[in-house]
Amino acid sequence: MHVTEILPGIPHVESPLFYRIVDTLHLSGEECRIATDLHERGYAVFDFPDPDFDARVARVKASLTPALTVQTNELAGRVQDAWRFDPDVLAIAANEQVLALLTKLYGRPAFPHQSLNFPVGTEQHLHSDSIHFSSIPQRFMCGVWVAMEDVQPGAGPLTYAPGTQKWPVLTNLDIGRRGTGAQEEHAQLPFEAAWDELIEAAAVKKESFLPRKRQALIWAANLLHGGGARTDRSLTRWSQVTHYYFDDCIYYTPAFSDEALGALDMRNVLDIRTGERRDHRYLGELIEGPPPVPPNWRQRLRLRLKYGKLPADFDPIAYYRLNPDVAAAQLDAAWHYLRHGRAERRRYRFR
Ligand SMILES: O=C(O)CCC(=O)C(=O)O
Ligand SMILES: [Fe+2]
Repeated sequence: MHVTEILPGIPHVESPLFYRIVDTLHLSGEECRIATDLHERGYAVFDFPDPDFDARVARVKASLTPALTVQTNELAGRVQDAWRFDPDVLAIAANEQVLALLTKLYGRPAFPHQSLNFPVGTEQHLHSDSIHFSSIPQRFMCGVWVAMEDVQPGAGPLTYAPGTQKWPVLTNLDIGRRGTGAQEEHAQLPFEAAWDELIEAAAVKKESFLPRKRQALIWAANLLHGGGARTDRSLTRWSQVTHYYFDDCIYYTPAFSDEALGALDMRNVLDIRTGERRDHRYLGELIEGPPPVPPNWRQRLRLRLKYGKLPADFDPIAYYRLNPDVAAAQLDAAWHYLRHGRAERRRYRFR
């Protein structure tokens, strides 16, 4: 049996057999360096392979700034899944070279499933993404963070605790909490005390990522990371994070699941490249996922009966651009317009 086939349920870069596997993957020197960093430290830095990167960044900033500007003219917040209406965000998320690299490193085809664009530091508490989006088998998930400008220390850089990806993935059961039925509260909040204590007990030193524009960082599913303090709030920190999943998994949110009870909060996972829903699979077998997010055709029909037809010139792309709150909330443009937008006299086309 080939060494890559012994533990197919563990990503190559996360495998206890990593050093045996890596020599068989036909990696370039640079790919091997990235694989080894990811295995040993839980992150790897590389230059984002896109000749049009600077032009894309300029357009993304211009396109998202209106959605991210608050009253005082200050940049704030984040846009989730801007790939739905912004072709440059999509191109960065769907970069073929990055996908090919991840596919090699994990031993399964990678696909992008969520994008986040940040104008400033997030100051997000240290966390493992494994609470938010995980897979069965676990660890078939990673984040790629790319700098859309040089990052200064005061801007609240991305921070991380090297090596922590090797720790067991904490579950609700570990922290004595039921995931099902837990609603309102922030998914990761109940875990934060445990992560902080573990970091302190292991005396792990946190590091900050101070990249130049176009440098990127891959993090492993269970690497503890967050946003550092914004000590100079005048500084921006434009960046994009794309989260990737891999084929042949169940995709779910552990924070709201109780695995031992078979209660999985399965996710509606879209492949950013196609906008289509991805199947959940267990050892190759199709597993029924959650019902699709509204609207399905039945709901559309009901909406149409109740609220009437969409205007003939309705442009969903324009609707997202003109109503970034709808895009940020991940709502279907047509559904939102019929249900709320028309009554609110929202614009749906450029004039
Ligand atoms: O950019 C940051 O500060 C953290 C982002 C993050 O944690 C994530 O996207 O998973
Ligand atoms: Fe995260």
